[in-house]
Amino acid sequence: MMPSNLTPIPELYVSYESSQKLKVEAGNLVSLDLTPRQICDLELLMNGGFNPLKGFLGEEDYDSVVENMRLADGSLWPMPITLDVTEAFAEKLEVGQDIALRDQEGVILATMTVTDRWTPNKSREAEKVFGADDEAHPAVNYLHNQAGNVYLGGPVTGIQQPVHYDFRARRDTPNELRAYFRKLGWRRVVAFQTRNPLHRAHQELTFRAAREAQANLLIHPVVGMTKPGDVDHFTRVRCYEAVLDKYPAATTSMSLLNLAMRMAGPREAVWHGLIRKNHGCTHFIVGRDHAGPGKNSAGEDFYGPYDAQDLFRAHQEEMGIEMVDFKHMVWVQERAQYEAMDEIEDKDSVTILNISGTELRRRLREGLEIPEWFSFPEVVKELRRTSPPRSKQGFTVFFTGFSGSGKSTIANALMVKLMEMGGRPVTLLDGDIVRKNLSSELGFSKEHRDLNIRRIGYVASEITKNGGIAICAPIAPYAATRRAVREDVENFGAFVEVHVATSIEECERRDRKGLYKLAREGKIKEFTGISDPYDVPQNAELVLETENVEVDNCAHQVLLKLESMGLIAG
Ligand code: PPS
Repeated sequence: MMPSNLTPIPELYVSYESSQKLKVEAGNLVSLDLTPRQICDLELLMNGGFNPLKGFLGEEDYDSVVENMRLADGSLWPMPITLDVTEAFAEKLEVGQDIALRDQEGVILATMTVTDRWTPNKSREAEKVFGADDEAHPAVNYLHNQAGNVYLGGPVTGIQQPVHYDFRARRDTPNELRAYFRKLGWRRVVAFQTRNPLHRAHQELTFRAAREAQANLLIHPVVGMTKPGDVDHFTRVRCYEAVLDKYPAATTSMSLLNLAMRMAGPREAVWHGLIRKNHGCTHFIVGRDHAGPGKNSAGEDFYGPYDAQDLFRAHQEEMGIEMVDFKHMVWVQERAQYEAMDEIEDKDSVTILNISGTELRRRLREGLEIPEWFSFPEVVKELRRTSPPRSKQGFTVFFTGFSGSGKSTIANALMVKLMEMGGRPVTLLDGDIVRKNLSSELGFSKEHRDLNIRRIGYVASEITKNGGIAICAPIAPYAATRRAVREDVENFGAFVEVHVATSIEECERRDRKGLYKLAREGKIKEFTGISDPYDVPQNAELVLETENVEVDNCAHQVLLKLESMGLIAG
């Protein structure tokens, strides 16, 4: 008889013929454009990855999952899979109504019959599911700041899978993986969940785990949504492909999982186990601090280091998937090999080496050596390509100050000096240039100024993302808008705010464009510093005093700052 992990599991899709008909009918339904996280959830609902769920949770199941980690019928299920919407959207609906669920391009992926609509107690959800109502936890932050305030629940009818254009051959539904294992005769399969690049220690520990369980190995990385700040999945998959070649032939396979992680530690480990069981795996590796969210707002860990293992172990029999302990592998220099830390008997007489994730990131950032005992050259090469040292990354210098403070002149001098140094393309987004080319229809109301600065921020962040240097020189009078631009840019590189602190009296005395005179006469309205506010920067990286200082010297001070931040090589 075929083992139960290899027989097909239920999916929520209708047949191809029915789906074509349903798609046409669904065009007339009220429709919801799903968020990226909801699309990940829907994909795993439809393909059976979240079996036994038949749709987004209704209120009774939700309450039961939050309180007891179980659906209302008693089945183990630790994570609330909910469809959050805005109050305005929820008000348009009647209970019992069908809605169409669309991806971000508007393609209809599924329909859902809305059986439940309720306003959840988000603080209770945070406390019970994530362990604390603390926004330092990424999923709690999502819950309070991104998720809608109303939840809809009901069964889902699948029309089509979300489309992925990347790594198509590496993506498998649970039933595709089950069929694959069946074909290869893999009866026992250990799954390894990861959201990080794999290095030699991971390769050693995963291979060892599979050998000990007398099983084959499935590297099953998450490519849906992981922890903010993680290495992007494109880079990671290229790294995984390189590592895959290091395993003995025919022992190991890799498949990508489009899961949106919640970083919920112990509950997440149980959830991951159920998902892997659905994908035909018999064993699952759980390590120290599995799916840990980092520190809470008091600087402490959200969960104990072994909480995830304990919770998993307590439920493994019921789940039907066995936990495999994650060994802490270290490099023993004298023997030139990896060994499990807890199995080394001569710890005092050998040299034990390890590089932490933080140390690895520092070495990448600063372009320092990463030894071959730590990682594979192909992996290091990929990581260096996406995380070049700071002196090769893009960045933005953002000048702010009154009209006539000298921003443009200093920005120009800085641009020329950076171009003289070479290496990266430099773009100057001067206030006047932007207003001519990007923002020609805008005036000087608060709304228009904000729009203008956000446009500058968008262009600067794109330049920064692509490895260039953006120099911006608008007045940018509002602190909140400057902060928003900083956040946009810092997703991709450094943001260096330079306050050109020439006083309003001096700017008015210079009045190089004659605008202050017109502003005083009331001929120009809402003039910054005269009849419109300027929030003085509180946390600028650099403050430039321009009175009695040469432009050349001001530009030089910026260069020194950039050098001290590691952005230009000394
Ligand atoms: S903002 O607030 O950042 O959007 O302003 P910015 O795009 O930098 O544009 C400022 C230039 O526009 C001219 N100008 C005014 N400035 C301030 N307030 C009012 N009402 C105004 N009207 C026209 C002024 O010449 C600014 O140029 P700079 O280069 O700053 O001297």
